[in-house]
Amino acid sequence: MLEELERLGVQAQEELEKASSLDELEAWRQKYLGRRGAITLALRSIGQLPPEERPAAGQRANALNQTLTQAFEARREALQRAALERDLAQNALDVRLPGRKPALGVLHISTQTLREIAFIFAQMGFHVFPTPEVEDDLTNFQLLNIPPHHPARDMWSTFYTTRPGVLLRTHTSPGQIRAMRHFYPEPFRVILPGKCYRYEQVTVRSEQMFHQVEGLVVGKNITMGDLKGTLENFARQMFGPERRLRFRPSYFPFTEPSAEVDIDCILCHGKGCPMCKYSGWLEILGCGMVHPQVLQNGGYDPDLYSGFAFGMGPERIAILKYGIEDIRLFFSNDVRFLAQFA
Ligand code: FA5
Repeated sequence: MLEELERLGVQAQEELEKASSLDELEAWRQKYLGRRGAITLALRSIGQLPPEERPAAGQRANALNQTLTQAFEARREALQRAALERDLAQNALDVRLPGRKPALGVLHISTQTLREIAFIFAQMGFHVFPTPEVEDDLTNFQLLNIPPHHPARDMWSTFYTTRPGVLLRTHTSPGQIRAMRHFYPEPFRVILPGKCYRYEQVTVRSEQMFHQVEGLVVGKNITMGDLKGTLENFARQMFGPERRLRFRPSYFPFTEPSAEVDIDCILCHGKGCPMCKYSGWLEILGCGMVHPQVLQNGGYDPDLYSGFAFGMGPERIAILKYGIEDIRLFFSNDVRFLAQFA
């Protein structure tokens, strides 16, 4: 028995030194120290020895059990430490390296332009009145003097929804009706910014989705002079103090008289260049005095009240201001384009 224990001890020590992973170590533990392990079985078999051999064999087996258990613990600690060191070496973090700079986003150029427009009008006492993008035919057209089948509908090719009479607004002008009905009977000054949609051919100058900023002033004794002064002030702040403005007679069903406003070309100052198609002028918006019928549709008595309105496209304004060649760049999400406006 003693010899057998001696042999087991030597074999167990040798195998323990070869265990190179925690899994192998566990297998070793089961083989020698587990419930059916060799040492455990040796300890159990001592009772079957002749009585005179039992003390020596018991002592030896217990000593061996203790030695191997301690050796096992030491080996386990060593393997765990080695695993930890390997892990640290693999995932080493050099805290002296400079950090990576997070990429900073910028406001979209349309948003920047919308905010700039809102800021200029805020200084003139206008505040922002939000209006919906999904409109009804009544407000988008009929209450603006555009009945069904009116030829002026051709000016606004429309995206209709599957629900009869519901459409994506083609301009921000329906907001005029909503603002008047909201503020009646008070005089007021608002701008109505937002997205508009037109079922149009996409070109370098036209998108199917774009923004507009509508302006509306309603009160007593509001005149065309007020409209001109307001827009002149706006254009000079937006495009530079030396800008000249031109009011060209035009037609919109909801204003009378109506005009379109041009500024002298910011590139050639009116001399003529490709940007202004050699006319010397660039169109920036449509405007006019609110039609008496539209005032009435908004609730205001046209004999007592008058008003002016205008509508401009911030994308077209940004195109003029920054010399952008193609409106399609605005919404194609190319970061190289967008990041230029940081
Ligand atoms: C209108 O939509 C009128 N509601 C403007 C108005 C308001 C007149 C109040 C009188 C009183 P117009 O269709 O011209 O008008 O559009 C106004 C501006 O929106 C244009 O000058 C242009 O800057 C912009 N715009 C129009 N269509 C597009 C388009 N497809 N893509 C980008 N911008 C557009």
